[in-house]
Amino acid sequence: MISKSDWRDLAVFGGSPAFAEPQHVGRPNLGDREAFLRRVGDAFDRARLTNDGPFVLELESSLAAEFGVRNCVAVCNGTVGLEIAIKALDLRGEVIVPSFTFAATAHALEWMGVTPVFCDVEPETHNLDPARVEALVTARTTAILGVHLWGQACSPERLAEIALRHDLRLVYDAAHAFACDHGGRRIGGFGDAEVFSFHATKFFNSFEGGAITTDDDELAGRLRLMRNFGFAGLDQVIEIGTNGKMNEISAAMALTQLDGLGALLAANRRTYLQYQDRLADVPGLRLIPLDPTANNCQYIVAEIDVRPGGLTRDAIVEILRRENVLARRYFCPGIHRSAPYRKRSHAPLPVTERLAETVLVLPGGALDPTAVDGICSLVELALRNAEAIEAALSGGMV
Ligand code: T4K
Repeated sequence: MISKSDWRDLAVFGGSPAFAEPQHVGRPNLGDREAFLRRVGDAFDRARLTNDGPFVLELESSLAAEFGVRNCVAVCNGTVGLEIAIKALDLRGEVIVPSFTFAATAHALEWMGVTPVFCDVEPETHNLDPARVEALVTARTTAILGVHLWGQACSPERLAEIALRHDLRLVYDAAHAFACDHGGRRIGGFGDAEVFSFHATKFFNSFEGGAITTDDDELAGRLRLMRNFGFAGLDQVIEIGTNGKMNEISAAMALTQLDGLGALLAANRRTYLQYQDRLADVPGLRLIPLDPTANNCQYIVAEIDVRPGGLTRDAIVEILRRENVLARRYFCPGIHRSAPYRKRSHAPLPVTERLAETVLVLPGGALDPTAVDGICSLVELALRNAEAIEAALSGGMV
């Protein structure tokens, strides 16, 4: 049994937390402060703050080149990007979507008057399971909305085949997949359109922001119109649109991040490989394997074994929280169980249900290797001493 002296510094046994400063999932990548501030200065000097300013235009062409796509339409955030894509593609009726995702994926559909039909995911990748998609296609289905969860491509070939067979649109929520590849191709050019998020917590951030990418020029034209209230000229409104524009300060941040992309990727990949190495032999935990040559490694995702006498995922989250390690339960519960959707009937989602109870996301990104080592030690100690930890958490003696 673990002795109290092993843990004397830990909050779980009444000591001080292992980390003085919180270790977050989602700590933003900040990039080069001076380069960013210089760009902010330029925006001030020009007094051009938004509405297709020079930074936004530069960002769009740089990102189109980066993703290898014909069109990149910058937007104010990923959620509005999804909504505009849904509208521009004229999606109606039902759209097949995973429930194991951030709320925004389903909400964007519902917000646009389209019913999300939740489909289960694959146990290995946590991505939409193509084998289950087809069974959910009805006469009302207009599209499949896949999510490249944790930066892993969501079966582009198999979903494209199903979409073609049933005359459906294929759209991707690529919020996690900046600078990720599939089959030697950069994510951004799959399906009819892909939607990125540049939220502060994402691998690539512009404070708030996002982009829609597509090889379809006509669709890109509609996306641009809808992003700007449907204005085709100074006073000519030819579409119903919204305000989805990115501002110049966000674009300045994104351009600065783009300058430092190689360093950001290297830092993330180093952190992921360190976790992989440190947690390889820890019983009761499986790290989701990522290919560091094709993934931005922004998310360090583990699955905790549910077994008698083992520690639950929620107990681990609680211990880590007391030690100032703010791990996250992405995505718990599955969105189909949240208030807006839970009264509806859904296909069985056994993998989603299990993952919602077992997935643990650990702090990643440009972390100090000593911090990664400390986090791994905590996780390992907890899992190897499940009984003592359960007792301590429930107020019992060790
Ligand atoms: N699709 C998918 C698959 C997504 O994951 C998301 C967003 C979207 C669509 C929608 O894209 P956007 O419309 O957001 O562009 C966070 C983010 O708010 C959300 O953008 C993201 N997914 C989701 C996975 O994570 P929360 O509720 O976890 O955020 P929050 O505020 O708890 O932040 C997480 C941690 O990051 C905190 O512990 C503190 C730290 N943090 C956060 C911010 C904002 C910082 O250190 N600094 C910061 O500025 O949702």
